[in-house]
Amino acid sequence: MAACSMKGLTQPHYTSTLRKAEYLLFSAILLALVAATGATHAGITRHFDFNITYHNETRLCHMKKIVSVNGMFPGPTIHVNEGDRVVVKVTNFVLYNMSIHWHGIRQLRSAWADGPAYVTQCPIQTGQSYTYNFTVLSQSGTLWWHAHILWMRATVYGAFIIHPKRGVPYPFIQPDEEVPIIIGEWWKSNVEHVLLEYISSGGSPNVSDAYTINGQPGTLYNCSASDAFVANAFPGKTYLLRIINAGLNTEMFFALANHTLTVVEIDASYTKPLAASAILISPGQTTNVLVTANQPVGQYYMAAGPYVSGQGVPFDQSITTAIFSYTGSSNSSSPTVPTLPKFNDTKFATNFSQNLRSLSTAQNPVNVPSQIDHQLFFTVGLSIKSCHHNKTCKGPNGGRRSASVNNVSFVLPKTALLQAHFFNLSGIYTADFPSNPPIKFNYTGKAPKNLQPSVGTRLKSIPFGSNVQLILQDTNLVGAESHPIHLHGFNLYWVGQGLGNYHPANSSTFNLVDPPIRNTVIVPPGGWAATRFTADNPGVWFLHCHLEVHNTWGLEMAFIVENGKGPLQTLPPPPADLPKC
Ligand SMILES: *[C@@H]1O[C@H](CO)[C@@H](O)[C@H](O)[C@H]1NC(C)=O
Ligand SMILES: *[C@@H]1O[C@H](CO)[C@@H](O)[C@H](O)[C@H]1NC(C)=O
Ligand SMILES: *[C@@H]1O[C@H](CO)[C@@H](O)[C@H](O)[C@H]1NC(C)=O
Ligand SMILES: *[C@@H]1O[C@H](CO)[C@@H](O)[C@H](O)[C@H]1NC(C)=O
Ligand SMILES: *[C@@H]1O[C@H](CO)[C@@H](O)[C@H](O)[C@H]1NC(C)=O
Ligand SMILES: *[C@@H]1O[C@H](CO)[C@@H](O)[C@H](O)[C@H]1NC(C)=O
Ligand SMILES: *[C@@H]1O[C@H](CO)[C@@H](O)[C@H](O)[C@H]1NC(C)=O
Ligand SMILES: *[C@@H]1O[C@H](CO)[C@@H](O)[C@H](O)[C@H]1NC(C)=O
Ligand SMILES: *[C@@H]1O[C@H](CO)[C@@H](O)[C@H](O)[C@H]1NC(C)=O
Ligand SMILES: *[C@@H]1O[C@H](CO)[C@@H](O)[C@H](O)[C@H]1NC(C)=O
Ligand SMILES: *[C@@H]1O[C@H](CO)[C@@H](O)[C@H](O)[C@H]1NC(C)=O
Ligand SMILES: *[C@@H]1O[C@H](CO)[C@@H](O)[C@H](O)[C@H]1NC(C)=O
Ligand SMILES: [Cu+2]
Repeated sequence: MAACSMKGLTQPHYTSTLRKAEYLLFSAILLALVAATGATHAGITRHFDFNITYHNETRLCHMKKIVSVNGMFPGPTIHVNEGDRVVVKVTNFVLYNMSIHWHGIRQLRSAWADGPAYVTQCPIQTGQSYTYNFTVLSQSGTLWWHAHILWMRATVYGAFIIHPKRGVPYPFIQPDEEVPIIIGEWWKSNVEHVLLEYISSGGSPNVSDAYTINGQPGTLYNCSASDAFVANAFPGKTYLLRIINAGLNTEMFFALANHTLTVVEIDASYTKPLAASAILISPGQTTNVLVTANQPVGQYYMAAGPYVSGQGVPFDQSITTAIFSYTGSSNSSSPTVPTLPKFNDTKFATNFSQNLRSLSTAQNPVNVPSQIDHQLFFTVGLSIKSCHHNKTCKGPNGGRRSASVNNVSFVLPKTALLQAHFFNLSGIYTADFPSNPPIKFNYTGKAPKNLQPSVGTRLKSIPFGSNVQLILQDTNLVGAESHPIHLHGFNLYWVGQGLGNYHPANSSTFNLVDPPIRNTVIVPPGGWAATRFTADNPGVWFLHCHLEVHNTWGLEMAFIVENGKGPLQTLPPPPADLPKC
C-alpha cells in the first residue's frame, strides 16, 4: 500500500481546469497576435519542440520506464487554427528509432511530413532531429499525433486540435469549455517486448493490463483508487468532449452516465448532430461530442469499454473511467457507472456508424466523387502462414498468425517508399498491387482450405486527380473481425456498409449526399465498407488497419499518387534534414 500512496505524489493528474488554463492562455496569445498583425484570414506559423525522452510512470502499483514527448504522458496538446503552418522539431534522445505521424492531417503536397516509418521517411535515429513542416488546410476539429514505428505509440501520443479559422464560429452552439478525452491502453511490461514476443511465437499478443482515459486507468481498477482524470462540470454549462481513441488494439464504446452525448464532428469533419447514449470509437478515430451538465449535482463516470467483434479473440473486459464532477458535489459516494453496450454488440456498432451524416452545408460542402475512374475491391482479413521455424508456432493449427489485403501480407522495406518512388530507386517495391482479390471465394462464408497469403511490398499506383471507389471486404479465413482501416493523406467518403459479401447492386444504397467523412472507416465483422476519394495529393500513402496487432501481421498496403501537371500538383523535393536509412 505504501507504494500506492507514494505514487500519487509523482503523477501528474490532468484536470479540465488545467486544460482550460492552457486553452485560455492559447486564446489570449492568439488574440494578441491577431491584434498585432491584423490577420484574420491568413494562417500563422506555429513552432513546437518535441523531445523524445524516457521517463517513469506508475500505474496499477507498478512503475515503468516509458518513452514520451517532453516528459509528458499523454504528450503535449497541439493547438492550431485552420490555415496555420505547423513546424515541429522532433529530437530523439532515446535508444529506439522514432517517427511521428500527424494522424488525419491531409498533408497536401507535404507527404515528407506524414511520418509513417519506412513509408514516407526513414526513422529519426538516436541523437538525430527532423523538422516536420506542413500546413493545415480545409479541416477543423480534433485530430491527434502518435509515433508510427513499432508499438511506440502506446505511450507516444497526444491531441492535435484544429480550431476554426480566426473569427469563424463553430457550426454548433459555442461550448463553455473543451476537454480532450484520450483513450489509451496500458501494459505493465515493456510494450516492445510484447511486440517481439508475439512476432516470434506466431500467436496473439498479450492484452493490455488496463484501458486509460488521459493516461489514467480510473478508480475501478485494482491499485488505481486515486488515478482518475477528473473533469469539473458547472451546472448548466455545455462541454465539448474531444474524444480520441489512441489505444493499440481495441475498439471502444464510450458513455457518460445519465448524460446524452451529441456527436458534432468526427475525424475533423463536421456532422449533423447525432444524439446517442453511447458512441463507438475505434483506434485512429476521433469524435467530438457536446454534453450539457443538466443532471442533478453529483459525480458521474465517463467510461470506455471494449467492443470485440472476433470470436475467441483474447481481450480485457475491464472498463476505464474518468469523473464528470459537478461543482458542489460530494465525492463521498462512488459515481454512477454508465451502461455501455455489451462487448460483442455489433448491432449497436453498425447502427451507430450508419447514423453518422456529414453536416453538408454551404459553408461545409460535401462533394462525393460521382464519376469513378478506379474501382478497387480489397479483401481485408486475418490469415495463417506456415511456421517458419522448426518449432510449433502458437497460431491456429501450429501456424503463424498473419493478415493481408487482397491476400498480400505487407512487408515494410528497409528504405522509405516515398524516397524510392521520388528518386526512382529500384528493388524496394513493386507497383503491382492487385485491384481485386487474386482468388475469389465466399469471403464471409466457409473458408477455403490452404489459402495462404503471399508476402511482399506491393503498391498501387494512381494517376493524379482520379476518382477512386474503394470497397473494403472483411474475410472469414480465420474468423471475421471488425477492422478500422486508416488511409493517410486523404479523407474517405464512407458511402456505405453492410454485412455479408459486397455485391455491385449494393451501390444503389450508397449515400452520395451527406456520407460521413473519415480518415479511419470501420469494416464491420463479416461485412464490407464502401468508400470514395479523389487522388488529389501526390505522394506515397499508407492504408492500414489501425489495430496494431493486425497492422504488424501485414494488414496494410500503400498507394502511389502520381504527380499531376504544374507545381500545384507536384510533390516538392524532400527537406534537407529528411532522415536517412
Ligand atoms: C529539447 O531539448 C533541447 C536540447 O536539450 C532543449 O534545448 C529544449 O529546451 C528542449 N525542449 C523542450 C520542449 O523540452
Ligand atoms: C526511473 O526509475 C529508475 C529506478 O528507480 C531509475 O534508475 C531511473 O533513473 C528513473 N528514470 C528516469 C528517467 O527518471
Ligand atoms: C517550412 O516550409 C515552408 C514552405 O516550404 C518554408 O518556407 C519554411 O522555411 C519551412 N520552415 C522550416 C523551419 O523548415
Ligand atoms: C505475456 O503473458 C505471459 C502469460 O501471462 C507472460 O508469461 C509473459 O511474460 C508476458 N509477456 C510480456 C512481454 O509481458
Ligand atoms: C482485482 O483483484 C481481484 C483479486 O485479485 C480480482 O478478482 C479482480 O478481477 C481484479 N479486478 C480488476 C479490474 O483487475
Ligand atoms: C442515472 O442512471 C441510472 C441507471 O443508468 C439510474 O439508476 C439513476 O437513477 C440515474 N440517476 C439520475 C440522477 O437520474
Ligand atoms: C440506432 O441508433 C439510433 C440513434 O442513436 C437509435 O435511436 C436507435 O434506437 C438505434 N437502433 C437500434 C436498432 O439500435
Ligand atoms: C474528495 O474531495 C476532497 C476535497 O476535494 C479530497 O480532499 C479527497 O481526497 C476526495 N476523496 C476522494 C475519495 O476522492
Ligand atoms: C455475446 O456474448 C455472449 C457471451 O458473453 C453470448 O451469450 C452472446 O450470444 C453474444 N452475442 C452475440 C451477438 O454474439
Ligand atoms: C532447429 O532450429 C535450431 C535453432 O533454432 C537449429 O539449431 C537446428 O539446426 C534446427 N533443426 C532443424 C532440423 O532444422
Ligand atoms: C456465403 O456463405 C454464407 C455463410 O455460409 C452463406 O449464407 C451465403 O449464401 C454464401 N454466399 C454465396 C454467394 O455463396
Ligand atoms: C534504426 O533505423 C536504422 C535505419 O533504418 C536501422 O539501420 C537501425 O537498425 C534501426 N535501429 C534500431 C535500434 O532499430
Ligand atoms: Cu484489423
